Amino acid sequence: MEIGKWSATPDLNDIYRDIRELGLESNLAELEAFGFTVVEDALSDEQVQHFRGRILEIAEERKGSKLDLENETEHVETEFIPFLLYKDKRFKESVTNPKTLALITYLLGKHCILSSLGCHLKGPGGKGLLLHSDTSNGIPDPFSPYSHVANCNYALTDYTEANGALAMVPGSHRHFRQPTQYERGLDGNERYEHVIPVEVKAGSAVIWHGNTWHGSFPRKNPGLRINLSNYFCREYIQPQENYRYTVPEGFLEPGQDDRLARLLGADLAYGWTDEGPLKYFKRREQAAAGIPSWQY
Ligand SMILES: O=C(O)CCC(=O)C(=O)O
Ligand SMILES: [Fe+2]
Repeated sequence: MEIGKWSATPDLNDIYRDIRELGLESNLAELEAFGFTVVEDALSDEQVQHFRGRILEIAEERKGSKLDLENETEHVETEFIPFLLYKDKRFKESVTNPKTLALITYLLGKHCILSSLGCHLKGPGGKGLLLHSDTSNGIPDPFSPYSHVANCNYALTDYTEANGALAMVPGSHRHFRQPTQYERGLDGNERYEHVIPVEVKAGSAVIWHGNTWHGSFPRKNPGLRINLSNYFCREYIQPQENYRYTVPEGFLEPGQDDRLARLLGADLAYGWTDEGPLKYFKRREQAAAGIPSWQY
């Protein structure tokens, strides 16, 4: 059917139209049904190599030691490498990727913001990252059917269970709660019965609803499992990383990065001081003038 300018779904009309044009309707159906989806080849091989190389350099500098992509044994378990966005101008390509951003926008609405951009850098050993929902940090049970937060994790190395793949519990976005301590395990006789590995090629993006239970399997082989985690939230949630007041001079290209500026909090309505809620009124005026919402 043709999507009209329906007054009952003013934002959703455009969002759905974008999803259809980008050929993502089956991803949207998977997100609705199972709480996660995979976009294959979301990144080119060149992008994968560039991002992986930069993350390794940044992580080595942070740790003060060398890392070995293929044969690592010293870096055990997962370490989170945070605040990557400004460390290489090209990381923004992952955030504004049209396909993944369209699905995130479906989950979180047009006013969503970037919460953090980091890497879960994983070496061999340990119990893995136990199952959890990202709907956390003060959001009480029962969770809502819509997402407050959503995740787009790019695989930068091939994912298999033994290599430390992302773990998912299909359909768990409808449990509307965190897993209990008996529902969190990934390994041995603590393994939760419904967990599955997301075995995908490097360059794939895994996108999930904030409620969905996920984690990542322990790596059983030498070497590193590398991801690029783009974590988003609705505008009323406190983002994990502070972008709003930290965007470096020259980072945003005039005329090209309007949506990115919004994702970094440029148009957040709250946090006013003496001038009062100006942005809120500006938004209302511009909406009344028919200007699409990520252009103001
Ligand atoms: O290490 C992983 O693959 C999972 C990370 C995770 O839980 C997340 O990005 O929310
Ligand atoms: Fe998570």
